Amino acid sequence: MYNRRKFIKLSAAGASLAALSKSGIAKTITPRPESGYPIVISTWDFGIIANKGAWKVLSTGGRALDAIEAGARIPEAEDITNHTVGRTGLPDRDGHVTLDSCIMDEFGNCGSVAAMEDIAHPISVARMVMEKTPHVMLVGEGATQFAVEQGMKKEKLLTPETEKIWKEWLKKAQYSPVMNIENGAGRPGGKYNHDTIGMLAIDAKGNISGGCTTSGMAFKLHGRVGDSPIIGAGLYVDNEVGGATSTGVGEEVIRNVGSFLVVELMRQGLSPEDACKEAVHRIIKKKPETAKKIQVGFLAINKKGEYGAYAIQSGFSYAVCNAQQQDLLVPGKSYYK
Ligand code: SD4
Repeated sequence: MYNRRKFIKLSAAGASLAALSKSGIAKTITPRPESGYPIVISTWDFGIIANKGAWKVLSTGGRALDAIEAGARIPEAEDITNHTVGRTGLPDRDGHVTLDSCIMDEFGNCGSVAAMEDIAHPISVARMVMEKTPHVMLVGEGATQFAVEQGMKKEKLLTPETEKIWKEWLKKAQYSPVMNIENGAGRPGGKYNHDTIGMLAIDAKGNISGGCTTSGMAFKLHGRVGDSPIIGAGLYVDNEVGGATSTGVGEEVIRNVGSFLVVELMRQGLSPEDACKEAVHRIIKKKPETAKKIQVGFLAINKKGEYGAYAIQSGFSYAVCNAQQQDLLVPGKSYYK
């Protein structure tokens, strides 16, 4: 079992605010339980550390977009134990670490990079694409070139450890993307199956932004791009309604334009959890046999700050951070128990 899993609940809001006041943050926090924000939620256990980075921005009155970038950068480059995002991500089958990421703000602006190599912070490059170009998406060498032109450092992302895992995989070279299932069945490095950080934040002004960043499926074909950098698939934000993000086998999410679907279902009045559930059901209905073997999870938040998630398989978790609690990990509900 995944022993990093801790379902930590701080017992009372008072306790967490007292703890915060030691660090001086409490002075700037105005808890707004009635509105449910500021708040940031993220996929998987490593969402906790990402949320903490985002919370530094949100708790001092910062913009949700800045919080998303700051938070996503932590698993991208600082958490070297995770092999599914950014630096230390597992490579494709030719040994290239290729990264996918996107970001979207409260105005509907968005930026994205796909299959980008040699740059450890794709979330920041995605933001630069959004803010400094007339485009939404840059891919491959063009994305790396743009990042370097913007002053980002080029570096080798394959580490001795990830190279070893890849070489081990090469011995059989079986491509079986068993994703996010707790036992990580069937592949070296499987215990690191918790792929992709998807984040959604609402700032103190009630504005919503989101981001998604990943090294994608380990040992994928060179050039393969998943859902994570695709606006509407891996991420979607509508400031009037809410936001959604996804994790799991990206092909199924792309086929169903998953995150856009979740946001549209919330627009029609579904709760975040029910919207995620319906999106999962559509994936299962279209390909029931495929769905038995794969994981897809959606995470969503609405304009009120209510949140929820749903996945095909059990084992999906998400992290929640607001004025009351900074390191809550919630088990996501799932179709298969
Ligand atoms: C992809 N959705 O590349 C990503 C990987 C992932 O949990 O999220 N895995 O398809």
